[in-house]
Formats: sequence, structure tokens, C-alpha cells
Amino acid sequence: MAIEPSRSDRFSFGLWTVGWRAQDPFGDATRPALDPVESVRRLSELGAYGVTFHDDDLVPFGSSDAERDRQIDRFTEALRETGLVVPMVTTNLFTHPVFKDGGLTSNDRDVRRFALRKVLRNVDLAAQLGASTYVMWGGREGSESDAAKDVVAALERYREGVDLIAQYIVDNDYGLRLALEPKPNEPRGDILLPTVGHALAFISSLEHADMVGLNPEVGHEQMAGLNFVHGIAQALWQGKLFHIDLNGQRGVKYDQDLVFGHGDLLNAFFLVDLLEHGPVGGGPRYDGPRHFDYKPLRTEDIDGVWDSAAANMKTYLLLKERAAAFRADPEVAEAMAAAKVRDMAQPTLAPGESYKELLADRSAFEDFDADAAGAQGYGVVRLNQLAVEHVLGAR
Ligand SMILES: [Mn+2]
Repeated sequence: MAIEPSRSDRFSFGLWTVGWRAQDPFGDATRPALDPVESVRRLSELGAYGVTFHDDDLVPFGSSDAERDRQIDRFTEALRETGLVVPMVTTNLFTHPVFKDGGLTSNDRDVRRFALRKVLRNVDLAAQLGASTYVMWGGREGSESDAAKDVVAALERYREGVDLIAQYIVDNDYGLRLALEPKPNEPRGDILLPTVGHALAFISSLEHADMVGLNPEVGHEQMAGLNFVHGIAQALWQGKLFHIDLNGQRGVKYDQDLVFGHGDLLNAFFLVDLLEHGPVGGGPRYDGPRHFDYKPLRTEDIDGVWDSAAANMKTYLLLKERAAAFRADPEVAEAMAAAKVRDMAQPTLAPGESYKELLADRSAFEDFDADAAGAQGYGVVRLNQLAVEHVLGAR
């Protein structure tokens, strides 16, 4: 079976992914710098449709205006030449030492004002390049010491910053939507908005809550020991899945940014199933890019970098094919019916029924046989095994 990515699959990659030189806290870079123009060309050849970037991935921090213009022109020309699009852009508010105590929530007000200016300048570029999503990952928005950060005030400053950026987008009619990216820790000991749930709650406090959603990353939720599929399902349910970062993570440890599917494969399978087919009982679907935010292993040379980029797309497509087979399997349908999975889509109250009718319904309580209901088997293991067999290609 040929598995070849095409533009219609809408796979996208960050410049910082394939461009990562593999420096880590214990070792130097193992690969040379990669020209963004080269990345655009290679990703296009591999079948991607889009490329994303932080401002500093494209134009090194501190470049002159003339140098910035030159880099943007080269990049734009490469996009034109290849037909690649820029669906999403984001800001680096974490690498330069100025952001060591945060960007929008640095204790230093002047740093916060600088961070906002850096974001707004890059929002202009995002709009110029036709992006529809602007991601905000607050990697340095956090602390190591509970003595050194007023978290309540920091959340006020975070809200002030996001509200200002949203207002700027509205006033300029840029049509961009903001997508917050939760992460529990790393590089800070503790990061604000650590999970999908925290970020959803924060969004509800915003002035332009309608144009702010999420960019959840597989590994970031799994670093917190959470089920990524559950997080994505809730983001979808709340209409907040604006973008997604696909990668792999093996349990609660440092941020691994593995190739998609190279961590929790079964969770990746159910994620692809949800993204491609929507909820079993119907409901909101994700229609955005399939964006990879991973790091090629430090052991790889430049050939390994491109192999790893291709591996992300191939794994996704294989899981997509496996998920389609899973959904089409009559035995799966039967096992799902036995487990009453589809019954969840039926409202618990009948049309027009209120608690009054429920209280009057003796079959719901007085005559209900709780022991019999408690004794029933749902056959979840059988259903899960069918999924495992589909993933393994045994069915
Ligand atoms: Mn990550």
C-alpha cells in the first residue's frame, strides 16, 4: 500500500522543528543551521502543504530592518516558488535572556511592553503572509519560586496582553484567530495555563473570547499525565480547537517532541480517529492543518531530519487508514453497540421532560434494578482489543 502525503492532507511543519540543531542542556548542537528557504523547498518536496514559524526562526533576534526585509523577501519567494502556505505564525518570547522571567508576564513592566511590541510586529507579518491562526505559547510565563511570582497579578497581565493583541487584530481587520498553547513545565519550573483545561478557563475571562482558542500539543498534555484525546475532545466540544501540535511523548518526563506516533501509539490512533471522523455520536469536527511540532532526534544527521519529517506524515496517514478500517468493521460496530458507546449521544431526559417527570418515573428509581444494571458487562476489553488489532494491521 502506497502512503504518500499530498497537499490535500494539509500537513504543516514549524521551521523550528526540522531546523532544530539539537543542542540540549548537556550537549552542543549536532547539526548545522538550516536555511528557512531550504526547509521550505524540502518540506514541499516531501508533500507538506504549509510551513509555520516564530519571528526569530525567520529573522534572527536583533536584525536590522533591512536584513529583516531581505529575509522575508527570500522566504516569500520560496513560498511562491513551491506553493507552500503559512497557516500559522507565532512569537518567540522565550529564547533571548530578556525573557528569562517571562514575556507578557515578566515581573519587569518594560519587558512586558517590549514583548507586546514584538508580538504586534509579527502579527503584521502573519497577516501579510495570509496566516489564519496566531499561536501563543508562553514558555517563560511562569516561575520556579512561589515567592517570586504573584500568579493572580500575572494572570491579569496575561489577560491584558491577550486582550490587547486581539483588539489589534480586530482593529486591523486581520481575520486572525489566537490559539493559546498550554504546557505544564519546561523551560520554567511551572508554566501559567499548564493544561487544556486551565487555558479554556482563562479564555472565558477574555474580552474577545470568541476569537481565542487553543493549540494543544500531544506531548504537553502527556507530560502532565493527561489523556490527550480527552483534552482534544473537550476543546472540540467547546469550539476551541483552532490548531493542533502533533508529536510523540513517552510518559511524564521532559518534553520529548518525538515523531508523531513514536510515543503513545494507541492514543495517537484514537486522536487521528477523532480528527478524521469526528466524535462517534456526531458533533464538531476539526478542519485545520495537521501541524507537526516535533524535534528530530539529536542522533540524526541532516538526512535523518528529512526522514523524520516524512515519518510524521506517514505515521499519520497509516493511522488514518487504520482508523477508517476500524470504523468500517462490522464487528467493531457490534462491539460498540454492546458497550453502548453510541447510546451516549441520546439525551438523558426525553424531549419535553423535566426533573418533574423524572421524579414521577418509578422505572428510573423505585423500580430500577440497580443490581442487575451493576452486573452487566460492557465488553470494553473486547472493543479495545479490536482497536489494537486494527492498529497492528491484524484485521
Ligand atoms: Mn513540545
